[in-house]
Amino acid sequence: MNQFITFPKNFWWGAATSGPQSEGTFEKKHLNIMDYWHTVSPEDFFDQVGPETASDFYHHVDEDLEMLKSIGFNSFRTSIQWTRMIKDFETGEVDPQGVAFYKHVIQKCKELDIKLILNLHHFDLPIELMQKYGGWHNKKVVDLFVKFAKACFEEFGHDVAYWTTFNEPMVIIEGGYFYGFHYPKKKGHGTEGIQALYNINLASAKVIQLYHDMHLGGEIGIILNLTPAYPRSQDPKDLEASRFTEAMFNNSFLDPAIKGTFPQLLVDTLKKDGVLWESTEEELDIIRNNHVDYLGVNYYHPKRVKAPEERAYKDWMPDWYFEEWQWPECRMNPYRGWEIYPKAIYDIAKNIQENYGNIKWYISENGMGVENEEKFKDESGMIIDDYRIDFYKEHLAYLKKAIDEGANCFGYHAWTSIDCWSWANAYKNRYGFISLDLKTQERTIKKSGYWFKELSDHNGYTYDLDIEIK
Ligand code: BGP
Repeated sequence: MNQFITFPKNFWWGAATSGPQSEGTFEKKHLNIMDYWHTVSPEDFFDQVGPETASDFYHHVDEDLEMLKSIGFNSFRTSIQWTRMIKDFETGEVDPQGVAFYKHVIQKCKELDIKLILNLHHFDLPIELMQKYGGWHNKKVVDLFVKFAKACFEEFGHDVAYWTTFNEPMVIIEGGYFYGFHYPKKKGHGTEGIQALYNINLASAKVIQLYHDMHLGGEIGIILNLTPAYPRSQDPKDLEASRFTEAMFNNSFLDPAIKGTFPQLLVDTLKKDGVLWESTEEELDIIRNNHVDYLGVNYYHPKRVKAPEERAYKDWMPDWYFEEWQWPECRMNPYRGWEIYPKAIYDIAKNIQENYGNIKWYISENGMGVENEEKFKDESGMIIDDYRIDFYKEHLAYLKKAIDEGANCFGYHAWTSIDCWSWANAYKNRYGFISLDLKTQERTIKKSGYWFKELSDHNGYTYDLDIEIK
C-alpha cells in the first residue's frame, strides 16, 4: 500500500529532551535525585555512565538547535532544571548563571523560529529537598516548587509561549514509591505514593493558577504518559482490573488536569482501603478551578492487564487490583522490553476526543530505543535506522486516522532529538534522530533525521508498509 498521508496545516514537528538528560551537570550548584543516585550507586547505571557530561547541551546550544532546524524541527521541548535555575530553594532566589543559560536557549530558538515548550519538572527533584522533606509526599515541596515556577515565569514568561508543569508525573510515583526503579528505589510504598500523587496534582494546579494570574499571554499544559489498559478478556473480573488500572495510572492525572476532579473509582477504592490522600477543601478548590490549556501525551507502550491472582504486597499497593500479563500477539522492542502497539495512539486520541472535551493536545514523546546502534552504520558513518522510520510511520498513520475523525491533535514530537542520557539505562538504548559519540561528543544525523526533514517539509509522508492500519 502506497499512500501519501498529510497532516493539518501548521502541524508541530519536532522532538523532546529534558534538562537533566541532555545538559550535563556543568556549573550547576545543586544535584537532583538522579545526579545524586549516580554518585552513590554508579553500578545501577549501564556501563556506570552518569549525567555529568550527558550530551553536553550546556556547551552545544547553538550547534544543536541549528542541527535540529536542519532536520525540519519547527518546535522543540526541553526542561528547566530546578537545580540549575535556583540558588536557594527556600526563598526561590535564582542562580544568575542558570538564568543566563536558559535565556540563551530561548534566544536561539527564537532566532531559528523554533517554537519552544519549556517543562518545569522532569523527574529531577533536588536531592536536598528529598533529604530535608522526604520528597513529593510532603506538601512543603509543593510550595517550594511553586516558588521555582514563579521564578521561571518572571525570568522567561514574556519570551516563552508554551509551558508544561510536569513530565510523566505518574512515573515519579511508580519509580519512586511503587516499584523502585528511580532513586530512592522505594518499593511497595503505596500509601506514601498516593499522597505524592495528590501533592503533584496540587502542585500542577497551583502553578497553572499562578501562570494564568500572571497574564503572560502564553499557554500552560502538562505532559502525561498515557498507557491504555487493555483487559485480557471480557470476563467481568478482567474488565474490573482494566478499569482500575485506567483510573490509577492514567485518569489520576488526566482528570484533575482537564476536569479538576479525581476519578471516582480511584477515590472510592482508596477510601474503602483507608489510604486516601490528605487534602483540604481549599486545595481541592484549587485543583477544581485550574485546568491545563493543552495536553502533551507521551506514548510508548500499552498495559495488558488481568484480574490479580494473588496479593503480591502485604501493605496497600495498586497491584491489589490488577496484574500485568503478556499478550500472546505482542510485538516487543527487545532492547527496552516495551510492547510496540501503534493502534493505542488512535485509542488515546479517541478517549481525549470523547471523554475529555476534545481538548487540544499533541504527542509529546513517542520513540524507539535501540541498543548498540553502531552496528547499523553504513560506510559513511550514518546509522541506517529503518526500524525507527517504520516505527514512526506506523504510529503516525494511526494518529492521522484519529485526526481525520476529529481528534484535536496539533503536533507530533518524537523522543528524542539527539541521543541522550537516561535514568539507569544511561546511553544503552539510543532514541535520537542524531547519534552521539560519547567519547568525542560528535553528532551525526541518522537516516531517520533525514526522513524527518522530508516529513516536516511536506507535512506528510508516504505510508508504504505492508501492515494495514485498521
Ligand atoms: C520517558 C521519559 C523520558 C525518556 C523516555 C525513554 O518515560 O519521559 O525522559 O527517558 O521515557 O525511556 P528510557 O530512557 O527509560 O528508555
